[in-house]
Parts: sequence; C-alpha cells; structure tokens
Amino acid sequence: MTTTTSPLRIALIGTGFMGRIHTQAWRTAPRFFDLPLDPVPALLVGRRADATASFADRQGWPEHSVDWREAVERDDIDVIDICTPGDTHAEIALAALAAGKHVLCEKPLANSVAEAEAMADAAAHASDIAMCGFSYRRTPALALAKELIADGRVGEIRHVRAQYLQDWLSDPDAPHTWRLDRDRAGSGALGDIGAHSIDTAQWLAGQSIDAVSAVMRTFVTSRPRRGEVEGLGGVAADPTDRLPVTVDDAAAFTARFDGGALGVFEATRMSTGRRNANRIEIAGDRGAIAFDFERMNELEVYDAAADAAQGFRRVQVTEARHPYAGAWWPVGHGLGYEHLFTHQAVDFVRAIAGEIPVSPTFADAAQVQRVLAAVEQSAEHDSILTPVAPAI
Ligand code: SOE
Repeated sequence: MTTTTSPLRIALIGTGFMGRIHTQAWRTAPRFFDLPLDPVPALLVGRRADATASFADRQGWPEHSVDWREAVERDDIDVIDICTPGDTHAEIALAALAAGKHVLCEKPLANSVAEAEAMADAAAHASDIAMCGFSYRRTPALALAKELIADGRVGEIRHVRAQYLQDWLSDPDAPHTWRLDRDRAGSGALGDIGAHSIDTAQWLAGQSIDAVSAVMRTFVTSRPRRGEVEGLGGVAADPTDRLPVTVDDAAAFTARFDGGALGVFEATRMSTGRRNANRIEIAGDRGAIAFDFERMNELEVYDAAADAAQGFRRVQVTEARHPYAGAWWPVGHGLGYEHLFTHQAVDFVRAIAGEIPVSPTFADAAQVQRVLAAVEQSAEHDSILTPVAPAI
C-alpha cells in the first residue's frame, strides 16, 4: 500500500496472547481506517530468543530482540507497546516515557497503586501519549452506550451491575500460568478481568468508585506446571507436578460511586459455561442499557418514556452510523473480539496526532488500580461483612 502519511514505528514487547492480538491490530488498523500516521511494526521484543524469533517470523516483525531496553533506547522507535505481565509494566513504561516514546500499556496498568501512580505522574508530565489498554471501551455497542448516557438518555444513574464471567480455570487440573502468580500478575480474576468491569463502569457512568465492600475466594490452590508454552487453557502434562496459586479465583463486591450510584460487581474465571461474559447494566431514572460481550454486536436499550409497554429494545450495533462499525463490513455482518484491539490502535494513533483525547489515560487506569487495592483490602478480613444471625 502506498501512503503519504508519516510512519509511526512500533516496538511491541510481549509474545503471548496480547502480543498476537496487538500485532494483528497494528497491521489491520491502517488497512480499514484512514489514519493520520502510518503504524509500522518495526521491532518485537520477547523473553526467549527462539520463541521470539519464530513469533517475529510468523507474524511479520522485521526485527526482534530479547532486551526491551533496546526498544526504548533506539531513536527510530516512536511507540512502545507493552504486552507483558504486570510486574514489568511500570519499569518499561517509565523508561519509555523518559526516553520520549508514546506508550500503550496493557491492563491492569500495574501491580500496585504506587507503581500506577508513578506511571500516571510520568504520563502527566510527558509530552508523549500514554494510554492503557482497557480494550472494551472500543466495543461498538459500549461506545454507543457511552453516547446514549452522555446524551442523558439514561438520566440520573442509580444502578451499575457488572459481571465478568469466564470458565477457563474451572477445571482444577487446568495448567498454571503467570496469571495465577501474584508476583507477576498482581491479582487474579480481580485484576485480570474485574479491572475491565471497573474501568467500563466508571467510564460509562462518568462517576468514580469511592468505597467498596468485598469478598474474594481461591477455590483451587495449586495447579499443574505447564510445559514451555505460556497461555490460557490447555492440558497439563503431569497433573501431580503442581505450583501454588497465589491469586484470587473470584471476587465479588458492592461499590459506592461518588455521583450517587450503587454498584454490584463480580469477576471470576471459574463460572462454568461462561466463556467471556463481560456484562454490564446501568439503570437511571430515564432509562437503562444492558450489554453482554457474548452478544457483542447487540446493545439492549430501555427508554422509560417510550418503551414501558415492551421493555428493553435490542439494538443491532453493526450499522455504518454506529461507532467504529462503518469502517467494516456492510449491512450488519458483525464484529469479533479482535476488532476491539484494532479500534484501540486507531484511537491511539489519532490521539498521538492530536485528533482525539487519550482514553483511558494512565490517570484513569491508576483510579482503577486504587479500586482494585480497596477491594483486596476489604476482602482481606471479610471485615465489613455483617454475619447473618444463626437460627436458634
Ligand atoms: C484472560 O482472562 C483474558 O485474556 C484477559 O486477560 C483479557 O484482558 C480479556 O479481554 C479476555 O480474557
């Protein structure tokens, strides 16, 4: 493809699930959207030389390295895209911002509030763009929900209900992964997927969570060691060679929002039968919206004045007039999970060019991190739970 736009040279750090989907996003974004800059995959960084070389070869990265510092130090790299486990986010992002790079960092932003705040502070003082990869903001149906709420169609928000339900860890012999190691991931279902719900809820409601009451559980405390390959799911070779699980399997909490809304949240990777049920429902005095990622091309909308006789209406969010959808397939053919990451790459490039504001900022992501910390703190002693009196 010939292009007249300036190149934006990308270094991607990480060769797992997110590394693959970000690679696809960088390649697809300029092919489907008119971008002010042309993202060019330039350098791939991974931990293991062999795996990194074969990923680069298969996914079309022209250069590869096992040292992320090379990416940060090179003058011909414009963007550092961080797709590594959370324990490395802060160090890489801080070095990248100090070196004058734009940074896209996977979620959750960090493994602690202190790290997240240092990153938000560095981003606030940098002239470059820093964005956190809460990719669900780029679901067309949720972007439409945001527009409807901002338009006042839901009115004063009273209820926020968010569940993120998966089941890839429901088998007690599903192999161990870095996502089950507190030192690497920070927390379990809470930070991995509950963080998405918290971000989506605060973003849609336009309110911040200021208090929580939480319970968390780890149902399976050890899991078989995985072979060479890191990833989600799969079957372990030897179920007796086990590693400890040091994070939560599930978290549930109620939340108070600073704008007056009441929140109920649940995050689990052990809800059998639910594959990627990222759900949210928001109800106000004028109407409501409801969404489930397992039906990602639909938004349920309720207008209290117009819909009282019929209940929620199902809107097929696949038409050219809907957010992002016009760049894709004609007449309602629908999108999938990978499209969120393409939209994220598009918005990141547009933010770099100054066409749109950065969203979510590192400051937004640091607020999510503070909520994660409050949930863990509340759950530590089950301390604000009031026991129900036993029968006499
Ligand atoms: C695994 O739970 C996971 O891949 C998350 O890490 C992602 O953030 C989510 O989008 C899908 O599920």
